[in-house]
Amino acid sequence: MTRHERFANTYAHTTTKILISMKNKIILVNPPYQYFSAKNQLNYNRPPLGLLYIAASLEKNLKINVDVLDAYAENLSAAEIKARLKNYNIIGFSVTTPTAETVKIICQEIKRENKSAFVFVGGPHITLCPQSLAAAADCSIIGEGEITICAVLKNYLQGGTNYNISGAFLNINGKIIQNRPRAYCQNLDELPFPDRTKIKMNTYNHVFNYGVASHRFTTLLTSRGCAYNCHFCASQKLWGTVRRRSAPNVLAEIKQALDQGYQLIFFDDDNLLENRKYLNELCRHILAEKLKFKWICHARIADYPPRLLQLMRQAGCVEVQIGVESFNQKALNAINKKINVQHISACIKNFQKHKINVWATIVVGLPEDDEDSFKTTVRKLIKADPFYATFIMLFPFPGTQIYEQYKQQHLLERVDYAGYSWHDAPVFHTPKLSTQQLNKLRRHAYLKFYLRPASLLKYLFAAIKYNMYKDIFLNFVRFLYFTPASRQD
Ligand code: B12
Ligand code: SF4
Repeated sequence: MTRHERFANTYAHTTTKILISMKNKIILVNPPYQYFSAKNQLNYNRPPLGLLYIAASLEKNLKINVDVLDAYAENLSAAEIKARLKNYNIIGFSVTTPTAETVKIICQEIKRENKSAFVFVGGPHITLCPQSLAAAADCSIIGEGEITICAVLKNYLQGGTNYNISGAFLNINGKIIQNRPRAYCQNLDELPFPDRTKIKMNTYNHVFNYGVASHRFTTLLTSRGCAYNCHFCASQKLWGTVRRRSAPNVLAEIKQALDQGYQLIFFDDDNLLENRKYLNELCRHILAEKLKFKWICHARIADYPPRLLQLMRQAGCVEVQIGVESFNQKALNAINKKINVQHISACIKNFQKHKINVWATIVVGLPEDDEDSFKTTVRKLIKADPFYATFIMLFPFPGTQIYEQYKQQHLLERVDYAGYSWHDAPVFHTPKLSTQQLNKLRRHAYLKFYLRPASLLKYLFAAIKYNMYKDIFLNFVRFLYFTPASRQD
């Protein structure tokens, strides 16, 4: 009887010693969008931080070796992934909504070819839709995975008799055992740092390297959760309330990352600027300890005091990414964005005055937008002149309020999101705009924003300054010409 069959049968087997044999090889996989072909269209990538946290927790708590495969960053197809998984029998996948179908098929194939393999899944899609892969995998981890996966794998490796593990759905011979959710980790300082040695440093890059060596880019979280609840975002469902790590704990991780050779860090918190006192403290520590690196973070539109922006710049901040979403107040109100359009331009200028570049994102397909209001947004954005902008098609993800709203209004064209990627055609229309119009508007926005002499000059200077001709040129071409939906109108 295999270990998996033992796990799947309810006979008592108590051993306290964890059975790690040469036969048990564990790997965690960040999957690609599409089953047959890889389809990662951008030439910048951020590391799969969730998997690096999981790997570090397993190694610390169970003293086992874990490998990580970032098939998304490496652009691997399912066949290539399966070849890379050949020697592993305990396999975990991180799942987002667009990758769920691919993971489902791969899980089923692994189980068909190797009945004794133990396959588990976790990630945002599993947290939002816990049933979705419950039958395809042996175990689905809901919510924060660090503690739950250690409990699951410890039980499995010991022979498997405990099915009462909070945060896990277990598939026992086709019967799904749904355990209650696990409480969020309240003291994030207790978690081991994500293990960045598990991935290939040269697979990750940001659009601009800001003068640091290429591929020395990583992400880091100082907190989990967001205080807001925008209707198109699942943050509160994924993370609950905001929890923050202590500044010394964050500093220790920064130092570790710098020792590993990283020079550009993206603080991927939902909003690092929310707690100004904390940010102030973090910046002062960075300066006091003379830590030399450049950094990026997410921010919201607000009236920030110049002293804070000065301090951020001194501490190495070079870019903030801001979800502007729209210059139409009605559209912003309809998604509960809680920002005032009057503040947008001033906020962008304020950052840039302090030599912090703004990367603004605009959403195409908000409920209250029509052609005129969207074009006005593009015009006003150009006037505000952020360094960079992306025009992202709204994506009504299951688990978000906008999904429920568009579903009720029969606006969803398809609910199967398999393989959906950044620049694909919209999966919906709005009361005011058809899918074709949405596509046209996105293309209009890109062309208007990027094909301006001022803009072209700006990127040419950046390309010279940061020695990034190839990357900048490639991104340009991808955005303007090779994005399939942009060409479908
Ligand atoms: C960085 C980032 C990216 C990066 C890289 C992501 C990556 N992992 O490779 C890039 C820019 C490439 C990206 C792309 C996209 N992203 Co993104 N991204 C993020 C962001 C901002 C941070 C991710 C992160 O590091 N989180 C921190 C870690 C600790 O959390 P985590 O990964 O969720 O992992 C924890 C648990 O989920 C769980 N877990 C996760 N994986 C696994 C696996 C196993 C086996 C187990 C046991 C547990 C487990 O345990 C982890 C530790 O507690 C999040 C927002 C957020 N705050 O999380 C959005 C987020 C993940 N992205 C999202 C989206 C929508 C996308 C895109 C679809 C955008 C698009 N329109 O194309 C693509 C999809 C890419 C893909 N491959 O599927 C959504 C996902 C929603 C959903 N329903 O799936 C999020 C949640 C944003 C949001 N608030 O809506 N993204
Ligand atoms: S979009 Fe940003 S501000 Fe809004 S809920 Fe999500 S993370 Fe928070």
